[in-house]
Amino acid sequence: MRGKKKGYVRAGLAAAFFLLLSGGCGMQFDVEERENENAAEDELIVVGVSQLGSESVWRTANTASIQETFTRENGYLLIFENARQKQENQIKALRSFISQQVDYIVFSPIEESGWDVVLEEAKEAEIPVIVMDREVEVSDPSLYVTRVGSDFAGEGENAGVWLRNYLEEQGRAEEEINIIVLKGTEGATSTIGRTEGFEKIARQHDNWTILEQAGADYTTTKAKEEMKKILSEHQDIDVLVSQNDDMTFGALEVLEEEGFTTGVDGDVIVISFDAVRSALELVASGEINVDIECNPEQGLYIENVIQMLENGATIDKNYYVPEKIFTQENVGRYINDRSY
Ligand code: GZL
Repeated sequence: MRGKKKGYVRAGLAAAFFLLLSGGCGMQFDVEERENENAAEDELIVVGVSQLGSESVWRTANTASIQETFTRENGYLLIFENARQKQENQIKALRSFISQQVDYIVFSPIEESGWDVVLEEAKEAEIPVIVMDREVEVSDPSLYVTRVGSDFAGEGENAGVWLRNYLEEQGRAEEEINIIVLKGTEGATSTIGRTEGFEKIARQHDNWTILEQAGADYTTTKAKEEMKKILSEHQDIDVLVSQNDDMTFGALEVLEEEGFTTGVDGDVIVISFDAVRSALELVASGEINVDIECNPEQGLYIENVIQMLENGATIDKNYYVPEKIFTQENVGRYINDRSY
């Protein structure tokens, strides 16, 4: 472990050396093994990761991607903290990483604002910060090295363009279209981007009406609550835009309970985001019309950035991860490769 940790490791070696002077050959083996272990330990890159929570299947996959990448075998010591959906827990985790003098800080900010002070402290401690998944809104962009994640506005626009094309194919381009949107966590980049991106396309269609945009925090439970409320006020719904699959699962359950059919040839066209396997199975069966992928497998991309930093390479301010759009026509080619 580099940085402050090196001091403790050296102290351990010194103690082992003195033990060697007083012991037999068995100690020699112990000291050598310990030296190798400490030497290997000494070279590990220490990465502190603050994950925002475990709210969705997507998030679980994102966490797995980090834990599978930053292993001792790969040369890393991972310190992983789950903030359980609270920004205050993330700030505490970042401060803990700073006091442990990790080599790098990686975090997925639950919301865009409120990070300036703690990121100033990381800069003061000369610890590079990599933002994962979502984005931060800071007064000084030098407070973080780069961000690795999705183009959320692009995802939202893709959803709008898909709907435009689908309605044209269905001969419904001029029809009055009523739309409901289930939004993710307030203030999260993914929510902001998907909302703005879809609205940009929707504004180009006078016959599209967004009846309601309800916040459901990316969870199935909240989506069920909100969908019930929406259906108590609106019965003439043509399209559901749900900003992640977990919320889609809840909405589909309520729509079915209320007698609506969904998806291909259904009453309600369903547009979802994330494209986790259990949702792709509903795309294949036709209950979801289209799933806009949000790629959670960001560990390797972040490791690549760290290796570039280790080698003094120039780093861009943002790296988008590759993503697809899944419909009944193409999902069969990809679903079996989906590990999450
Ligand atoms: C997107 C990520 C979102 C996912 C949700 O990168 O921030 O948060 O779409 C997750 O599933 O909760």
